[in-house]
Amino acid sequence: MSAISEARPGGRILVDQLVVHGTDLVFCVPGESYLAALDALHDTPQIRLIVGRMEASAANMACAHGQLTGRPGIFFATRGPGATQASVAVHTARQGSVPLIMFVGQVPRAHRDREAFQEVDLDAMFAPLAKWTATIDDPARIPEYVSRAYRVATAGRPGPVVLSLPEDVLTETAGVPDAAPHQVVHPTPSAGAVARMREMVARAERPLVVVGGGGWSARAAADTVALCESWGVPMATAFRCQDYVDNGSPAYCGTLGLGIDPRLAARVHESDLLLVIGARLDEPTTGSYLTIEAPRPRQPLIHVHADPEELGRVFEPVLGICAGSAEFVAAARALPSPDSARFADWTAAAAADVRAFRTPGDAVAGVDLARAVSDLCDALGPEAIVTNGAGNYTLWVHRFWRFGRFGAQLAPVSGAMGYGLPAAIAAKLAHPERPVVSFSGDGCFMMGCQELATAVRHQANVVFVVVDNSSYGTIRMHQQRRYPGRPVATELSNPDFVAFARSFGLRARSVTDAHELVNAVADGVWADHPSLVHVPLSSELLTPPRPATHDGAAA
Ligand SMILES: Cc1ncc(C[n+]2csc(CCOP(=O)(O)OP(=O)(O)O)c2C)c(N)n1
Repeated sequence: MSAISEARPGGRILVDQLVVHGTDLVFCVPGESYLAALDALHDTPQIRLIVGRMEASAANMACAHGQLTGRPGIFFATRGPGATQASVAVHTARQGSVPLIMFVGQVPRAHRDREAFQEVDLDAMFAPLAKWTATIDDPARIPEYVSRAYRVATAGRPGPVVLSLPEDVLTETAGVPDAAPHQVVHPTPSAGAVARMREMVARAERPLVVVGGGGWSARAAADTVALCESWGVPMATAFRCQDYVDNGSPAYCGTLGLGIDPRLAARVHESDLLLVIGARLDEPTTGSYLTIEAPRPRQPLIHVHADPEELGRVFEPVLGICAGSAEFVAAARALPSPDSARFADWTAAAAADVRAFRTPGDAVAGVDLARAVSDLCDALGPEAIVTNGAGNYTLWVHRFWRFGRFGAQLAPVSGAMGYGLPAAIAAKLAHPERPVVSFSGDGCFMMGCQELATAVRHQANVVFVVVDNSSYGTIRMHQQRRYPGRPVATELSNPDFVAFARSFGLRARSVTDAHELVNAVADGVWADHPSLVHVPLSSELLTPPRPATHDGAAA
């Protein structure tokens, strides 16, 4: 690394900036367009380089790393073919408010705009997906661009940045000093705004807190639980943010999003004040903008967000507060508690509902997934990291797993299939000391399964659970509802998953009941090799049973 200005090739300057900004893990699929950056990584032992087998999955690993650590995940891809494959992770990072920086090798400057070999106008292509995208045209400006990339990726609402690197910019030398390490700025709320929020809560009868969004932290999690317990208000999590608060808290009342407990949806309707901290209020969280009505919710909305552009973007807050979540909650905790007895029945009833919702019901034939997920959660404890992609199998995971700490769930807010498997590899690389379990449907699994080779190569000893109903079950469910008796394009022919996994060098087995599933996973998480557990599931069993609503109607 250089603090002075001796001439260095662009690739070296670039990699030195990654070190300056604290990056120690980089994901890539190599390409000839950025050989000079790869060559610099060859001489940079501070950075561990993980080579993936397909850009979508490898970029998903970088996204998961960003989601788990709060620091930008870093991914290198080659021009057109690599960048187009990787674009799904940019979208997932955008919807999930995850810091991600993708560096893309680009055609040399002299060939630009000729539709040269593999050329794509990357700035135009990523404009609607990324938070910021740019092409670096001068090696002397690499420190400036990279520094801005780290700042943009982590500031306000975190998100993805795409920087394109013309091949000759990486080989040309420049004498330029390194940038200073970036700092993340967290806005603090004004005292007046926090006091007004407290007043509104104190006057409410059925307040509800909803937490979510980017930039969350263990401190935000602990303070939110302490605040909601001392004020006596119920707290719910936004879609796929279930690990933002301790699900064992007496103030925890469940999670909004797909597969929501209908009794929780009813409570959102009944609430007379919404205090939303950090969440953007996306479509799944708001029940397609009906459980929380857009643009004007039926109840007053206090919206706290670190990015002022998110306040009033979709929903009209009565009180908008621009602040980091942790900063807001810390400020709120400094105020005297309102009369918590006022909300006691409301909060106790909401907490009782979630306890009932996550209790497995009557056993089902074959593998009882509800029982298995619930027992596995007990067996592995709060340190376990659980990942998934998209599909109906996630409904069991989200409903029956009880998260006890922040940084335990990696799931795509974007609903992208193929995320869970690479995300689990990234989690295990970041935390080899913690159990990591990836849940995939058979459809989801096949969108990332080539990375089993990456898990073996880098000793990411994950347990990959494949819930196999031989179909794209979610879509079949929608077909049954909208076009009954006319299933199409949803039946799947699968490989022998056990033999497939073994061919990569994993240990693998198929299970026939919940007990076997729990044991297989509990053994596998501590093994010195990755493993796969195949879970055959009837294709008739498309969702966990839905409970009745408060008035007894079937939901
Ligand atoms: C990348 C991507 N492609 C397509 C979809 C649409 N989609 C959502 S769920 C689903 C089926 C998932 O199948 P599987 O993983 O087997 O889980 P299941 O629903 O059967 O439990 C599909 C095709 C998507 N969300 N993401």
